[in-house]
Amino acid sequence: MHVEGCPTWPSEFADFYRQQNCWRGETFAEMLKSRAIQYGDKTVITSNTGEISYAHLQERVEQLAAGFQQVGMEKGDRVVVQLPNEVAFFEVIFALFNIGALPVFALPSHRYSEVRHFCEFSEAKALIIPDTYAGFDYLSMAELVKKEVRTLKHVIVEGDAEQFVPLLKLYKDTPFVPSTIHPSDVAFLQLSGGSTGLSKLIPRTHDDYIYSLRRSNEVCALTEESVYLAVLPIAHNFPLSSPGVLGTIYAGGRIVLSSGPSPDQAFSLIEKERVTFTAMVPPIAIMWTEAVKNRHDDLSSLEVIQVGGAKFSAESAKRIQPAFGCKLQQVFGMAEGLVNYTRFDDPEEIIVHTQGRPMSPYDEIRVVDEDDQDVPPGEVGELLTRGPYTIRGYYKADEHNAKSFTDDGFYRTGDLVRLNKEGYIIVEGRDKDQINRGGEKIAAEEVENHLLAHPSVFDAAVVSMPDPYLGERSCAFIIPKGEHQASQEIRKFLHERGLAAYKIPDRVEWINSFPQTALGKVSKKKLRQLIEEQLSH
Ligand code: OOB
Repeated sequence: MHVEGCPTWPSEFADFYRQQNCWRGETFAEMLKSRAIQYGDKTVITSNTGEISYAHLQERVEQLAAGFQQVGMEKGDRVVVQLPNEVAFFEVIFALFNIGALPVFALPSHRYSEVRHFCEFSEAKALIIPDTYAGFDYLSMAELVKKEVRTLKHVIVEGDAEQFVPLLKLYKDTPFVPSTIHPSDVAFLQLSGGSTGLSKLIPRTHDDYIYSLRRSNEVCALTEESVYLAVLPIAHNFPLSSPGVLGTIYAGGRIVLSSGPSPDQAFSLIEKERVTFTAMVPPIAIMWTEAVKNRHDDLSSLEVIQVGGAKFSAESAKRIQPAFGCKLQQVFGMAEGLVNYTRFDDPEEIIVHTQGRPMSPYDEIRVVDEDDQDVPPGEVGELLTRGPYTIRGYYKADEHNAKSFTDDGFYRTGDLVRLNKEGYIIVEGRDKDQINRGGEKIAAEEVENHLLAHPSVFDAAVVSMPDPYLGERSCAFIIPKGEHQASQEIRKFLHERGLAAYKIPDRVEWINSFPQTALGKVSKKKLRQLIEEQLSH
């Protein structure tokens, strides 16, 4: 069944990707089932609540699939899943895959404003949350969301459910009715970092995503022996699939879940579980490189540290191998598809100074100028891409799709890059109205719209400012209506509107008017320069 509003590949491309054996007709439900048969009692996940084997996970998934069906969930239904790094995350998503329902992957850090949008926009039938996590009460948030989103029939809670449905009650011993799932069906919706307003939803199919796992596993040499430590929130594409936790399952390896990235949590897990592989964003890599100097954990099992999600500076990149005695792999990817990796046998120069090259020989990339003409080799331009696991359009976003994709199906990444002579990508900047706060993406317009709702705000423009640790932080320039408020009051206002904490501007600057471009638009470039100058004093 084709889910409405999900653009797909033209048939000549789909045929080609099948012919080339990229798309092999596998589905996620079959993938776990076959691994459960093959690996049986082998542990698939180790977490702070214990261990679960491949066979037991499959059993739990089938029980939950039955429970989901009993409450009326069906093929094609959307279900917003907002769970932290716990076994329940896997049970939930694979149960949904089995009945053909589509997880919509929210992050634990999302709040009312985002979760409501995901539920509303995807017309979700259910929302699945923890009771509390990292000090936040998800039940009160869900209560509000449920009142406002008409389609939302169920709120399912891992833990103390109060008025809602406890997840635990949905594991049933009666068999579930398997749905016929076509490998070219959309399997789930991922979130875009966004640049215009609210996050867009990204439809990924079984065929395309499983290909990205298989190819990632080949490039990253993931095997049954691999032990993958998840320190980033696993709903994000990087720890989910590059090769991440799903790649680990595909390979028959073992996942170790950490609830956070702190060296205290992670280093002891690496030692105890003999972790071989892990992935992080640059600020965590910087923190780990500092921390490792003063600690004596045995990290000798570690073979690879992947760093991606935001630009990793060459200075920091150089320190990884000497500090940890393991390989560094830079990863430049996007939830829309394309993932670039440095290769393990690349010279140090490449590993430290580039963000890798496309993982698939069928990834097509172009670097273009403002008129979509290819720039001369080595020059900076916008990266466009098309390929066997890069979407052809966002979910129900025709107007936006017309701008974000070329007529011949290339995705406009909004990243400014150049290629070195070996064809490796170096990320030089961004041509999208987004802030990359240590890997967490903030769409300026989304925050601006919230700011405009404040009675003292006449106009607002949100830009990035350099930060030694996060790479970038966010700064809101505001033209006041009359008296200007304390910056703290503005931040509190956004918090109360239920905006995720990472999107709340790190700094607020009051200004009388915005500098303009030649065309009379707000010049964000000049605003960035302004704040940069202020910071350097
Ligand atoms: C990953 O995915 P998203 O969807 O959160 O963000 C994608 C954007 C890219 O377009 C680029 O602007 C930025 O994040 N980015 C990087 C980068 N990796 C991602 N910018 C500079 N250097 C890098 N290494 O962030 C993502 C998805 C899969 C794997 C890895 C990262």
